[in-house]
Formats: sequence, structure tokens, C-alpha cells
Amino acid sequence: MTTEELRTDIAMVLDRARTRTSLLTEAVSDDELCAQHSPLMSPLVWDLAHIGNQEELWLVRDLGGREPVRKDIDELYDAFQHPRASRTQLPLLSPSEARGYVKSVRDKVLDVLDRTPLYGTPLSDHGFAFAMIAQHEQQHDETMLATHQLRRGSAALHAAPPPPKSAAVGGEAVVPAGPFEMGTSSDPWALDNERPAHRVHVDAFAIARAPVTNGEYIEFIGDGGYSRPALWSEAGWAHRKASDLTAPLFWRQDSAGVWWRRRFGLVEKVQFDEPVVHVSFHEAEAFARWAGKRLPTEAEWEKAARWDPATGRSRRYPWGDEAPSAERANLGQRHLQPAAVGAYPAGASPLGVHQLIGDVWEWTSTPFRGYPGFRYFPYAEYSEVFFGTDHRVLRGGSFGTDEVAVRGTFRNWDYPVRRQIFAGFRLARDAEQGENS
Ligand code: AVJ
Ligand code: FE
Repeated sequence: MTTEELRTDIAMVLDRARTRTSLLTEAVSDDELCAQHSPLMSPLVWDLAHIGNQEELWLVRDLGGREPVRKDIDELYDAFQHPRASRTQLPLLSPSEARGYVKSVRDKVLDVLDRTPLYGTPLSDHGFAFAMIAQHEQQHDETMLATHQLRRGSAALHAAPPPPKSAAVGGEAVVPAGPFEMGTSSDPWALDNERPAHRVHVDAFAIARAPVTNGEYIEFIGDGGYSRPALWSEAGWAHRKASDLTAPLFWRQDSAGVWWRRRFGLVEKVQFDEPVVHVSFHEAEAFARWAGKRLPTEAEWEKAARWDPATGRSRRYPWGDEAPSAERANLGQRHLQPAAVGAYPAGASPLGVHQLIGDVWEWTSTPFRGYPGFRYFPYAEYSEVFFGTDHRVLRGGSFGTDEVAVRGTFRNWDYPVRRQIFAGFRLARDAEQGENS
């Protein structure tokens, strides 16, 4: 790729993020933009100006070396200064001020993009800082999409339904024992926590070819999954009781026993063949124990997604190194729900594992930590301050994740109790003697 092609690509990626941000923030009234839809979330108008503020900090001031656009608002939009549930109380920019602010910042950034060398410093190499900011905006767009899902009232967002099942997908794939390369040192737009590449030995394991579906999850509920402490971890059961969990978030059962869900303002029957979404890590773990299985570790998930048995190489995606497409993965808010299992045969891995990328984030059993040799870049508050045992890693992206913000190495994380994110899971188990393919 020439530098000119890279500039064009960056401009396109930034523009795609902004089109989506505009859609998410223009679909509801200004009053709703400023409202607290859930204590878990910021008001949408905070996300909007925070997107602009991060862009200003890194691209206008740091990389561009330009004068601040608004040097008085950094503190308001610093995510570490104010808890999400308190942000409506702050003297935030109004919706029209926030729109004007992000526009002024973007105009300057496009000028910086025209004039700055895209190589020569760690922040500028291959346009890293621009890509980091595009990923940041898309991450907040997914967060805003979760706020839209939490908001009450009639539908504000609309999209075509995902493609139907076109392949029969079931059972497990066995991944043989051996090392593989986890993480990356060469992907120019990979974030700090995906680095560096390192060899990991993984014992033979079996992993489901598809995420757990709503139909399977209903069997778990019907079999007393939510009333059998033996299926849950101690912390999981304590949370199950304290929060009175009985089903995934947004589900309701009618008096005839039929399961309904609320999805972006519509109430509809739960679709049996769709991956389950809006379950916590604790629920995923209980389901796995009920099924006689377990969740995959993060390394298992990545090996299933990237390891090419023909060459031993780790690839960018399950299907190879080529970019995602509408045939390969349900990404980018093209649809407002996960697609049925079997809808993306073109996205399968060589071992026949489907829908690893897109549809639903997948909980793994692994706490979020730095890889051996981790160094924060460019700031510790993206990942490093979250390392430890409080968070679990999620992989693969959801229908609400843009392709610039997910790949086989991409790591997401959250608290094990969280359910408002677009998260489901798939099952794994140790391979048996002689099953090592
Ligand atoms: C990677 C999704 C966990 O939303 O907390 C956005 C992304 N970091 N702004 C989050 C992020 C700073 C982050 N997650
Ligand atoms: Fe942020």
C-alpha cells in the first residue's frame, strides 16, 4: 500500500465511524440524548463529545502539534473523572455544541492527515494514531448501541434482518495439541494489549462449531439452570441470587410459557437458532457446567480462530488474512441482531468453526492480563489499568462491532456480571486420549 492509499484508507475508516456516530446520535431527540437510560451507561451526548475530545487529544494536539480546539473540557470527558451514572449532572456540551465540537475537531484532523508523515514515530507509523482513534470511536458507537438497546420507548433504529442459515452447523472441532503464535507484533493497527506475538502451547481441546443458541439456552432454563447452585461458581450463585437472574437480559416469559425479548424497541419471540446474547460470564459458566463442558480459555479461542493447520501460521481471521465482508461475518451494525447459526459458512475456520468473528462477543474463562513483554502504548488507561482478576476476556466482536475494531487478536474485557454488552459464548472441553485428531 502506498502512503496515498493509506491516507485514503484512513479517511474512509474515520468517515465510516462518523457516519455511524451521527446515525446513533440523530435517531433520538435532544432530550433523549441527554437522558440517563441506564446507570450502566453515559448519556449519549457524553459519548459524542468524548469521541471528539479523544480525537482532539491524540490527533489535533499530540500527533498534529496544533492548538487546542477546546482546552477547557478535557476533565468533563475524561472517563476516569466521573462515573457513568453521574455524567448527566455535569455541565456537558449541549447536543448542538457537541455536534459542532466533533465537526471542528474532525476538520482539523483531516488537515493533519494531509500533512503529517505516516511513518517515523511509533504514534504515526502506518497511521497508528488515526486507526486507534477510529477504533475508539467505533467502540463508543457499540457502547451507544447498547444504550439504544437499554432505552425504553418505540424503535429508533432500523436495519435489514441478517441472512438466514445456509449451512447445517453443529458439533465440535478438535484442535490438536501444540504451540501456536498468539497475539501480534506485526499488525500495524493492533492495540497494545494484543502485543507482542508469543508462542503458546495449547493442549488438545474440542470447541463448539457454533455459539450456544437461544433454543439451547431455553433448555438450560427449563432444566432448572437458574435454581441449581451446583451449576454455578460461588460468586456466580451469589450474583444470581442478589440480582434475581432468571433469564438473559431483555427476556420475558408469558403465561403460556413462550419467551419474548425486547430488541431495540420491538418485542418479538425469541428466535431459537440465533446465538444467545445479553448473558453474563456467570450465566455462561453455569450453562457450560450444565452441558458437561466449559468455556474456552482465551488461548483456545484464539487458536481456534487463527491457527492454520496446513501451514502452522496464525492468520488474521478464521477464513484467512482478507478483510471481513458481508458474506464472512455479521459486523458493523449492518443488522441489529446476531444471525442464525449457519448463516456464515464463508467465515468458517479451516477446522470448521463458524461465526467466531461477529454476531456475539464470546466470553472466555481467562482474566484480562498483559501478554509476556506487554508495554502500554500510547497510554496506560486503555488496557493496563484494567489488568488483574476483575475482568474476563471476550473475543470475536458482535453484530455491533465495526470491522476496524475487531480481528483474531482483538481483546475485549468486562466484569463477569455484565449483560448489557452484546455477549454470548461457545462451549469447549478437554480432548480425550487419542482424540488428538
Ligand atoms: C475495550 C470496550 C472495554 O468501553 O471500556 C473506550 C473501550 N476504552 N474508551 C470500554 C474504550 C476507552 C473499552 N472496552
Ligand atoms: Fe473512550
